[in-house]
Amino acid sequence: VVDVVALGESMVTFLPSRPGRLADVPSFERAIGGAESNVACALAAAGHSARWVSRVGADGFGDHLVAAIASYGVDVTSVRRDPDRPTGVYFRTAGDRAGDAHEVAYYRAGSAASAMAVGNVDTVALHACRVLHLSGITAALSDDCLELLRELTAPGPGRPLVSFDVNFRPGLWRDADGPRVLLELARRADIVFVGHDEARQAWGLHGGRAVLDALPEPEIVVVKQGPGGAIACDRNTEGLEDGDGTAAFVRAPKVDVVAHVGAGDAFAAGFLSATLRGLPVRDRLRHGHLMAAAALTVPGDLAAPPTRDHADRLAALDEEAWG
Ligand code: KDG
Repeated sequence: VVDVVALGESMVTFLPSRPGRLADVPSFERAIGGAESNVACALAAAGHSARWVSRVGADGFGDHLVAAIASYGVDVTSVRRDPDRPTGVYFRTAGDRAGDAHEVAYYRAGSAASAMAVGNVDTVALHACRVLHLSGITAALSDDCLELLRELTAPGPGRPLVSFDVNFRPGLWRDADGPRVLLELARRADIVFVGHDEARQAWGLHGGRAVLDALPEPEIVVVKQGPGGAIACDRNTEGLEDGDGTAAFVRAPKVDVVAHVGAGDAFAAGFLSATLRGLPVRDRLRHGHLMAAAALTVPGDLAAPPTRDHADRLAALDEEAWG
């Protein structure tokens, strides 16, 4: 039984050589992306056993993805190759400054991963873990993928702890059903991660309290509040210090942001790492922020994530050092 299994589509990502519109950028550099494998990579770097379950094409981009993710120490033996469908890719642009609007151009319709279904993924591996990490991106890829998520989040004996990052990607949803489906899946999970901006955009919910109220079932709900910090509510833990006594808030350290991409995944990895280690909720939030800070300060999805020792030392710094 491994600590964490992450299921989802990963893609070869092309990062722009300079800021500008997609139409104007002359060249791109190859990197890797994929929300769920990002989480697996950061958890492996933090010393956990992590496995990535997915499908990729039987092509060179598939070879590269599998090798790159394995190089972080992630077990990729459950990744299946599809001779008939390609590996998905996507291109990003960048603005002149970190927070500027950017474009994302996906070439993933009909990809190998979009054909993931109950019958063609390693379901044994998906149950042999302490935490199964899923995200709302998968739900948007195809009807089969959505069915797979429904199956994996169905209550039942032997189900691992299900972690679900809402990851609302409006550009991926073919119809207006996305928000409703994401709420349904989030309510079936044990640990939910959601950004305050996506909760507003998808569900019209304003503020952390409204999100906690809309998700009464999950044991743990984490609401990321951008550069300000994040709140977490662990319904199994008594006596948390902040707010009205049921949710803890931890500020994020101030960093010079290079790109936001991957920060949410890194946050989830840090929080899950500390959860697996049985740390209190405030420390889980701190580890989330530390992993996110590492991802925020590089252009691609994945920094060299901090090792567990390094993260422990940073987490132990007093509040003054934190923003
Ligand atoms: O969280 C980062 C991801 O958004 C990126 O790697 C691409 O997985 C991706 C997606 O589907 O948007």
